[in-house]
Amino acid sequence: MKRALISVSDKNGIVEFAKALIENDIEIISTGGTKKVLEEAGIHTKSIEEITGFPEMLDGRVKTLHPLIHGGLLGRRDLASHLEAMKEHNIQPIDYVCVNLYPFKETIMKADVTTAEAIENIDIGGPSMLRSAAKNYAAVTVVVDPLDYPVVIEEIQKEGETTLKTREKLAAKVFRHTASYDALIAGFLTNLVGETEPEKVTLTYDRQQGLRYGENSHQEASFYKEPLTVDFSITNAKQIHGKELSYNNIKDADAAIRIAREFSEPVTVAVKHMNPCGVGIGATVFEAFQRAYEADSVSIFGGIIVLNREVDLVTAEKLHGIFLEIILAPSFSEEALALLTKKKNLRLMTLNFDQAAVKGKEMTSVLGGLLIQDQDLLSPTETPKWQVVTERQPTKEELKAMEFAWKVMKHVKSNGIVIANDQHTLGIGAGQMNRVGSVKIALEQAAGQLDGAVLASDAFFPMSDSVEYAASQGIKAIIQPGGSIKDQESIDAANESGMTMIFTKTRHFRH
Ligand code: 93A
Repeated sequence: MKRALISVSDKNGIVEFAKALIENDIEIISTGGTKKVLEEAGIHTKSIEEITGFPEMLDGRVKTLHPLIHGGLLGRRDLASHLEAMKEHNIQPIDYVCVNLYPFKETIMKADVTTAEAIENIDIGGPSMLRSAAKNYAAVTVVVDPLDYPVVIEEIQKEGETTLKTREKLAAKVFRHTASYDALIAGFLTNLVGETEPEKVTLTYDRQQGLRYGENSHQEASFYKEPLTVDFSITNAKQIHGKELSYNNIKDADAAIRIAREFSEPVTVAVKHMNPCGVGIGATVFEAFQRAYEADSVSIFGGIIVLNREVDLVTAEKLHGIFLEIILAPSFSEEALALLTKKKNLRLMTLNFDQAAVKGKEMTSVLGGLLIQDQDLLSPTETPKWQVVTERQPTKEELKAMEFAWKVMKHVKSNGIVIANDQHTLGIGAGQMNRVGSVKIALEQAAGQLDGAVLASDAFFPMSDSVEYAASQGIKAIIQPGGSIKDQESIDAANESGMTMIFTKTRHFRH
């Protein structure tokens, strides 16, 4: 008679699974809590003690760690010496293992978790059984995921046993599962002892969803999520309407959220291809949207819009008139939702904007590797003191505009130039290989609206050409890090045209 060992923390679906095994003449061995649930459902099982002669002990820390269990899992059925040893020590083979682990992740995600509670939820015996069974997948079927119960039962019903291919797949899944389970434990303990440097050494991600394709339709892609993030990020946004999210949507929404995060007042951010095309602030979300729209009413077409206040009907009416990929906001009023959901494909997403932005690391991949760094979370008040380097001091309005432009500029791909007044962006130059190129693009976009406009640059001007060009077009104020050996030439050019210029002493490359 074939034997199955069942030991599960998540008892969903276990009664049906066990019943089906018994119907196929498979005998069941189970651990205490599992046994109780199965017996209550009228399913008779053998206890571990009946197999090992040892009771579960040490508060359950030792239940299944015994040669009569692990011998039954690991012994090869195709090797005479193994079969002899098993016979000699009275080890009966175990053919099926169904185990899922103590809920370590759920435990450490609880707000009031104690270290002792977390430690107690480190499963030792479960992963050991899973790994033993998975190693011996030539003979043993191992199930860690309740979603796999049906396929196992189906195959047993059809063929009397599972196929080797299925056993192999299930074994691979087990090792993926125990690897990420261990990575979580490693991360928890690393944090506990206060080591931050290697915190990402044990990277582990949950597959959030498969994507239809990647950046282009011939590229396969998926979206993974850090298992413990509860912070303010795209991974925690909820889609409430519209077409499935695409790879590019996720990247763009992430970029837009990062910009919105800079502002506490009502803001609207429009992003295209990872760069902002219009950002506006106002007394209301409607005003902020109007300003972001007017900033560049061409590029917003097909854009990703993030608003940090509830979308009301008046704003929705405006949004409805434009072709957009995504609208993301903390919430939508009932009427706004009724209107916007008329567009079948338009993706609507909500995100709790009150959550703290956790100062976690950000990552980017290179072929064959990963780069990990702190996020660029500096706010104007955290930087070294801004220094006016020109004869003319900035006006109050110019200072406000500079602060606004600086917050947006941080998120523009380098070489990044933002021209703005104190309400919205006017022109953005992004991703050019020389700085004066970005300056020209931004100024061309802003042409005709330069009254009171300021220019922000993500890095210093290597030469005075950008300042001279900006002055010739009517820019009266510049904010930039400074730090070039030719700074004095830029300062002189600014002074000659009566400009004011601030050095922030902090660079904000974004590549
Ligand atoms: O404490 S353990 O690490 N020691 C063990 O020997 C052991 N054997 C199974 N945890 C152990 N288990 C785990 O118990 C399983 O992984 C499963 O999650 C849980 C099921 O216990 P019960 O059947 O009593 O609810």
